[in-house]
Amino acid sequence: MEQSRIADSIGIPLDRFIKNNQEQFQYASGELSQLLRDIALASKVVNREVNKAGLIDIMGALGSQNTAGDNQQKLDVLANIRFTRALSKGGEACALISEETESYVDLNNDGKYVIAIDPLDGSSNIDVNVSIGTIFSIYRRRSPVGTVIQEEDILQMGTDQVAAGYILYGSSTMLVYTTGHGVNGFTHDPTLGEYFLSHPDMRMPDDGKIFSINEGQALSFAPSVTKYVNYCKEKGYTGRYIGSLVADFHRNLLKGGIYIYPATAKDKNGKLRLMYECNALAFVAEQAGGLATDGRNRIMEIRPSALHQRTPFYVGSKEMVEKACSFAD
Ligand code: AHM
Ligand code: MG
Repeated sequence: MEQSRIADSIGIPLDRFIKNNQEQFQYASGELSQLLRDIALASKVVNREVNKAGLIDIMGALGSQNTAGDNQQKLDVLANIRFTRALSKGGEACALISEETESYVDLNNDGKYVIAIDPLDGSSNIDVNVSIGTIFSIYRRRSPVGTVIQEEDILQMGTDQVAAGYILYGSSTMLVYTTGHGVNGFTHDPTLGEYFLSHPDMRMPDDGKIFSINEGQALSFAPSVTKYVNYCKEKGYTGRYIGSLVADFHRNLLKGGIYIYPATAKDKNGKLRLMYECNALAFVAEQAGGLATDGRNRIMEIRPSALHQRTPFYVGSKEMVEKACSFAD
């Protein structure tokens, strides 16, 4: 977007912004815009529930586990229901891939889009009042509309994303997204119940001084990761790790930094999921001038072979990610 147009747009509501920029999208039929609005609406409902979480008894482990074996919190389940409902009612999506369901979910067979979502990420932070987030990717389906969903619709690469973003439920609630034309951030005004453009054309600083990694796992890091962490310490960088991917990513996007979740003894392929955690943030990072790799390869060029596939994840400021990858064994 041109600089003057960006300046003019600060403060405009999300709906208006989406409408104004609809022509940037090559299939400009309005359906992608509607999908983004559906996601924004569901996020407002989730935001309300996240905000109420300390007030009513909807917290704590449900006792069930999700497909990846993590403890599933009640709010994860609620968020999944909210997003699934919004997307199925909207009619634009034919299938939904979610962290909370083992297989993909069929939505409207006439829908042209496939959504991958982590409805509420940062599950260990839900019941301690620490920032959490929603992460989403949007793909065009490949099979003809009205036919049965195929594997080629579901297992698409990050480079196939037509839009992606996240919602951060933090000290304020923000929705940040890209359709491949830069990154824009919107802050939720709770009194008006609307998102307003607050961070136009977000750019990630090329370099930074913040590194985010769970050092509790340091004894099982590969030598390359240990070397990079030591490099950060020798340089006097600041360690910041919230343990909520969206929150750690968002801070690094604004301030410059790197987030790493490497392979560890516990998680041999890393912990994070390619399809609904890494690809979306990789797209946002790249659109903001940053990088995302698995330590060697570009995240968005990894061909997924399973819905819940995990990958090591290095994301953040371009020069920091390049430096970290230069230590690869
Ligand atoms: P989740 O999907 O169960 O919430 O797990 C993903 C989260 C990320 O938000 C966060 O960066 C990471 O797991 C933290 O993991 P760890 O506690 O192993 O450092
Ligand atoms: Mg998650």
